[in-house]
Amino acid sequence: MRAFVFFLLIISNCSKAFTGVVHYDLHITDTTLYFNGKSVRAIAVNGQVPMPTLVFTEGDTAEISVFNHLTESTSLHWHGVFLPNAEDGVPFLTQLPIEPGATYTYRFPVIQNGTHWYHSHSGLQEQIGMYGMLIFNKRSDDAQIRTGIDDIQNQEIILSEWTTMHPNYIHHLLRGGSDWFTIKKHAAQSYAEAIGNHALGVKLSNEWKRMNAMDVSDVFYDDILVNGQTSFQLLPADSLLRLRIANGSASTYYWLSYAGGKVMVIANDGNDVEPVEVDRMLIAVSETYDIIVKIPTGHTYEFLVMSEDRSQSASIWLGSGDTIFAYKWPKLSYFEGMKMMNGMMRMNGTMDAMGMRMGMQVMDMNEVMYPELNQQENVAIDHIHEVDEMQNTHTIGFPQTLNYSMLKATTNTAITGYDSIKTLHFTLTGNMQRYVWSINGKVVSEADKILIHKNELVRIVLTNNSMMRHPMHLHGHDFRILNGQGNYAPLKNVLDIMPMETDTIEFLANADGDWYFHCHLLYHMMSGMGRVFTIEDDTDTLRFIQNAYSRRKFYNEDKALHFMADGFLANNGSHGMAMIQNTRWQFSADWMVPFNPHPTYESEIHLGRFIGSNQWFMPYIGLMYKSGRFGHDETMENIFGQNIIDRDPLLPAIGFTYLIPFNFTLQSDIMLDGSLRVQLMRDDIPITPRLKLFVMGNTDMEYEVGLKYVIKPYLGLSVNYGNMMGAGAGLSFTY
Ligand SMILES: [Cu+2]
Repeated sequence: MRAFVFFLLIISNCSKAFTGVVHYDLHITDTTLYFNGKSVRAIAVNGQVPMPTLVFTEGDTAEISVFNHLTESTSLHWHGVFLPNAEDGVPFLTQLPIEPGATYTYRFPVIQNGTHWYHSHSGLQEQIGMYGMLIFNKRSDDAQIRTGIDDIQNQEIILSEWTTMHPNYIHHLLRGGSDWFTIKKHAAQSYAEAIGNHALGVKLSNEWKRMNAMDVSDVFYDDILVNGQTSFQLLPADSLLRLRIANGSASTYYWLSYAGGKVMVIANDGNDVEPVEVDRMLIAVSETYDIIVKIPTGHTYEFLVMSEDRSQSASIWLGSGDTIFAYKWPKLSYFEGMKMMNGMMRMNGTMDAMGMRMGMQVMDMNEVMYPELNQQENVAIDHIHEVDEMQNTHTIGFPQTLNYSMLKATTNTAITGYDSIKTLHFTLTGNMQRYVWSINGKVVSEADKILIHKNELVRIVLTNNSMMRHPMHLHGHDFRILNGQGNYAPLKNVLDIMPMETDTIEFLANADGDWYFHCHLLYHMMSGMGRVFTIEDDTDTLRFIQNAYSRRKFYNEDKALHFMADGFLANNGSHGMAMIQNTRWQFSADWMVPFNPHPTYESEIHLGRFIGSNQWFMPYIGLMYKSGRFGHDETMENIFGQNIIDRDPLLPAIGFTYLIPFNFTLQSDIMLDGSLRVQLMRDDIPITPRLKLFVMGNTDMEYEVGLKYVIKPYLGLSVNYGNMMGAGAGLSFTY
């Protein structure tokens, strides 16, 4: 490493002598984009989506002036770039946001080379167009130039997803626990589908363990884009082409595969690796890969970009002539995945690796869901053999899939000369129902910043105890991933960690400042899955750009309040609930307004706090209101003959809700008058993907059952029957 640092010093010294300032102006404006006949708001930079590709050469000084013509503030983060902390582009952490109408200039020396990208770090702007490629070329006299690799024709490719849904609404649906995206993706895993797949036992045991439908991604998108288009053709001059690929998506991983045979991986996250040939590879959100593809003459070969959930794809067509299509990925076998998760999920909501040591993507837990790897119908492999025969090459066995253990640096990356070692243990945690994502059970605003001495070797042991992969990104530094390659461990700035995996990364803390370490799934980051590392020469730190106001604004991202409401309006009355909540707190009000001659109006207000990393338990204080019940001496008998218990109109109460097996909510209240009420409820039992069963019963002898058919994320048809409102049919609505 000393040699490496020395080498960097030479470069940075030389650069002053050799090169100058390379300047770009970026004008950020609101725009409207049209896809599939639908128009939607987007953010354009210099009139284009994605943002323009910025190219520098190692040794240059980058100078980028940002003109904010939006009506909201913005920022730009230079992903994977070593730079002074003040240029890192995280609003309220390293700079103040660039306000509407303002201009801001980023300036930093380019001291590395490779394929990088840049994006907004403000709100959800990255989802709607603020992503672009950032290329640092090697200098032609660079000793690192690999002849025959670095002089191949280049093509930059930035991957992104497209949706006609407003990103705030996506965020809202996720926070509200909506299953709209699983319906759109055919990933609902309903009881009817479970029976059809002979997996009823699996489904039951899944729900017993309080798991919802499992999926590999959170959001359904309308389109996948390559350089802002759903497909495009390239006619390269040579038979070899280097693709510099960045995944600029907010929440989608992609499978990359090529009809023309294997691809050769030569760099990852801007760092050269020893070339390795694979049949297919997954690119995590915010990763970059450089790969080389062969383009034999006479045909057009499809380079296929398939979303990990296999719901959408985009294609790049290489060459000219008859088209040779890439293998079409079959739909995921969700029930197989569910079965596997089931085997590992403990009743306490943690997962058990069943004695396996997993890491570095070597054992892909999701493989059980890939029908193409099933020995009986091995279409993918047949297809690869066909291509091989055509090209007179040979493949034996399964298609070779890239994993991190195959990445080997081209230079010794061992870290030496550090002063001390700091080891951090991060367990990645989350609550799918409430969409709260955290590290060690805490979101960014609940955890203190982590103080690191300058020149400390920081080793982070990450364990993913959630059911999703997370692309963990470190700002301002590359880390080594300890993947079994010894001194040649690859350098990366994004670690994709699969469920159940434990991975170790390490880096030398050599740059002053507040550096963000976070999940790069945009909606996970917004919910607080990250930490701030403060690297200082001494411990007398303030930072967070030096004041309490900035710190509060930075923390506000995961402290945001989310409002949601759910209810129905039918011919027999209205029933529903509205709530406002954040990471821990929930304030809710529900109502029942029957339309009958002797109505009983009911309402409950709760203020509660979710406890524990699973957030299954919420104690609360509340107020119960009941009125208009049958005068004073009337009683009504329900169909079972019990009396409905009557009580004072307005009563304070304390109680709790607890998510019990089968995802029922158990609610228990003690009213001020000493009476006790226990209630069981579940409103989303998935009979079919769109048909949900509602059941509720309590010790006040109230009960209700209903069915809801989901039409839109905000609208459904419902029928209900209960002893408070009778039978009815109407519309249900969700906000
Ligand atoms: Cu995440």
